[in-house]
Amino acid sequence: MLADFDKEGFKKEVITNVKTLFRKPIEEATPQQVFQAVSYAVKDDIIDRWIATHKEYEKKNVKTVYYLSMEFLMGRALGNNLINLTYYDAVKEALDELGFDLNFIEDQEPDAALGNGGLGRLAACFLDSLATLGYPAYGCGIRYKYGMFKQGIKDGYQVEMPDDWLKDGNPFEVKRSEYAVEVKFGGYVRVENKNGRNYFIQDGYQSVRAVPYDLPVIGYGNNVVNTLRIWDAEAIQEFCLDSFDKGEYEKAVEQQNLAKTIVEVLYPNDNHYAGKELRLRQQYFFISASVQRAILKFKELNKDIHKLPEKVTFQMNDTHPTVAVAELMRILMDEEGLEWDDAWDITTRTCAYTNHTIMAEALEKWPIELFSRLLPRIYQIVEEINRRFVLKIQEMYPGNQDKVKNMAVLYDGQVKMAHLAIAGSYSVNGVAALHTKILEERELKDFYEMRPEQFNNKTNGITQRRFLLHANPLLANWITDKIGDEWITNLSHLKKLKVYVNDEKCQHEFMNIKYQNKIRLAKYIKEHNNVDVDPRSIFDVQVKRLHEYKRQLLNILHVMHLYNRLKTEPEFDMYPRTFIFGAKASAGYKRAKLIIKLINSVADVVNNDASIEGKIKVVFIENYRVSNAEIIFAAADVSEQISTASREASGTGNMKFMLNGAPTLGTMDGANVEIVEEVGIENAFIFGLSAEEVMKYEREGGYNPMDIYNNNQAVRRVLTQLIDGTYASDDPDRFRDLYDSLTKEDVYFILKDFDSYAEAQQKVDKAYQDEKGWAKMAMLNTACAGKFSSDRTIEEYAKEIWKLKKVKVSLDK
Ligand code: RUG
Repeated sequence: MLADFDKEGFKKEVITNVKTLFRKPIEEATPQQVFQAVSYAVKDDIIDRWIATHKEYEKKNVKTVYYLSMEFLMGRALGNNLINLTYYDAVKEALDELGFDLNFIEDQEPDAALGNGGLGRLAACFLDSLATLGYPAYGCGIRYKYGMFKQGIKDGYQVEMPDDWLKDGNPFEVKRSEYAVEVKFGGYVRVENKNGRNYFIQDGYQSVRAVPYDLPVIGYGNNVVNTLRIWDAEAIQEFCLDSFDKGEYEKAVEQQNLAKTIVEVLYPNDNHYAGKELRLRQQYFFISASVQRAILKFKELNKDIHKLPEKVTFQMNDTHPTVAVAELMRILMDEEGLEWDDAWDITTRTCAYTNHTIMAEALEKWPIELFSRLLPRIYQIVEEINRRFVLKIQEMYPGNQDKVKNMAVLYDGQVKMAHLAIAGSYSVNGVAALHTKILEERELKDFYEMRPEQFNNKTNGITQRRFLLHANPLLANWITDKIGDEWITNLSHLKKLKVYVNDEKCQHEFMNIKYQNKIRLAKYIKEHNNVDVDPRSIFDVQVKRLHEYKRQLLNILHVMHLYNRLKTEPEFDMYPRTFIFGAKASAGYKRAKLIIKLINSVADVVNNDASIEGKIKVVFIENYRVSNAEIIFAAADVSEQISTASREASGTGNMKFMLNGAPTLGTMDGANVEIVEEVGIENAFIFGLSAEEVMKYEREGGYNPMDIYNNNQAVRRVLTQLIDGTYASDDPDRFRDLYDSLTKEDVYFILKDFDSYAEAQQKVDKAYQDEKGWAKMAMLNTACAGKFSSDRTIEEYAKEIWKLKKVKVSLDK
């Protein structure tokens, strides 16, 4: 596949790029400038494929999926693009010859952090798989000026800093001004009757110009380049001297401000909605722009709008983009002139919805007052959708008010976006088997009963190209040596590794790779945290967003417990362990931020206590993000997936650890259940209440944590240490909120699961000391990870929901 890479030409282009972009010879270029020059050279290689792909799509007039998502957590592009072009090694060599190290050049690129966590990263993995499998797709999102904030740690506390990711420009993007569209907000709706038909006209509105920027999404070794289209906002009316004269200056300023604020920043909330007016504006902004553009494109190739469902699916990633249902109705009726029934039939065969959580605080609901003021025409349409939907419910369940209450789109003065999505979609899917089951049996039970055929499961996945081939080259090469390279595009091939798991030489090689990756991470930790960690210790890792349900608090309480044992039980010993955390907390989430402080405070005490002889080290990795995640997953021995059962819809970090040979220490939650199914329960460390048990307690009003406090000395001890100054000598009350939350309600069952977690941790300690046994377990985790490729997930979406056809692209030279 490397045949078409012209190394000498590439080198020349890099040199020329430095000259034309920065007016310097390459010897004087900064690393950032070299990164830019290299990226532009790579982009040149991408462009022909990009054009060829879209020509092919148009020629075949293929069905396309529009993946609508407020978040795309892409990470860095350069390395991934080179991997998927299959040029990585060749470019590395070319740069070596120019005197540059590709890894160092890659490090100059800021992460494209247009997402919070799992949901946004899933969208990015899906784009990679769609292109690799040759499915026609657009990702549609927002070109936030500031992505996910950069996290600093100061005195143990999280501080947030703006992520100015575009400050040096983005070499891979292409601005497409020719595809700009107008998006309207506010005003009022006027009805005009022409020839016996009512026309709804929005007047007195403010508007912005939505301008798309396209980013290439490269398929692995197949010439396919799809598009991630992210929308920027510009003022429709620029300042002009005229405005002063006409008294329109204020209007021009307003429009400038509106445009600027809409795309200013990503809301940093994960699994929690902020309910801010600006957020709703962002949602409508990118949805209206994306849907308008999709319809215009459809009409270039198709005459009959009724054919839309045959050519387009809008996949709504969570409740965030679900205003798409009403926007599509508006376009079909107000612009295409269809009647309601016709428009509704098309809409409900074009839209599909993915649910990513059962947690009420994440399912968006908008006050009607706000919604109708900001989107008056859209609100009228939602009202009518609701009216008809409620009639349908009443028809099916006469006299049953509970059903209306549970399912209506408008209720209690609110617009319920999940209900709008379900009413307007032909498919509703959960993201892991357990999650979908809980949706069907509990959270969305009434909807499921009404239309069971609408529901389906699509267990999440991750791309092995980024999280193994790029992130862990040592292991990737070893696997390829053993079983060939088909796993890169068909991860189920990994199961061929099973024949090696008892082979001592292979075990040794596998564990040596892990060790090398641990050295790499230890170096990163030394450089970034100035903490020395021993790569021979067990690397026990919990990296993910900080959220109470994910229970980083359980992990750190257990560390405190181990430390107590080392200090007070002379006969107690343990294998050296490095507890590694990485997590951002939403800026306004006080308790989550306090947990970060606690982790750092425990680290301060434990890491500096020579008496425990380095048996425990605690490290909090600052600014956890996609680029350092790649280093972390490769180096992990143990994968902490310890959410309260039923709360983590799927998890995807769990899959990345597994792929890189780290057994799961976790609850039977989300996709952990399927991981255990694949690898066998003997190759994981499972503990805690089941989802059923948790939900039973919840139905019965919870449990009394004081029972545990009173009867469990180890628990009482660590709880007391939260308020006696052990970890806060300057302010013993600092962690009182955590103490109160655990002793009063413990809604996340941390104390309830504590003993069982500690027991599982002991099993890890013991198992790790059996070198061969551990190597086998680690290898089996990698060998059984095939199911968790996002290629498998996308094949299921494409066949069962989107009905897409694969396209082959060849480059005519
Ligand atoms: O919390 C869920 C994860 O369990 C899941 O793996 C991921 C992708 O499906 O989505 C996460 N999520 C859910 N992020 N935000 C939400 C709710 O808005």
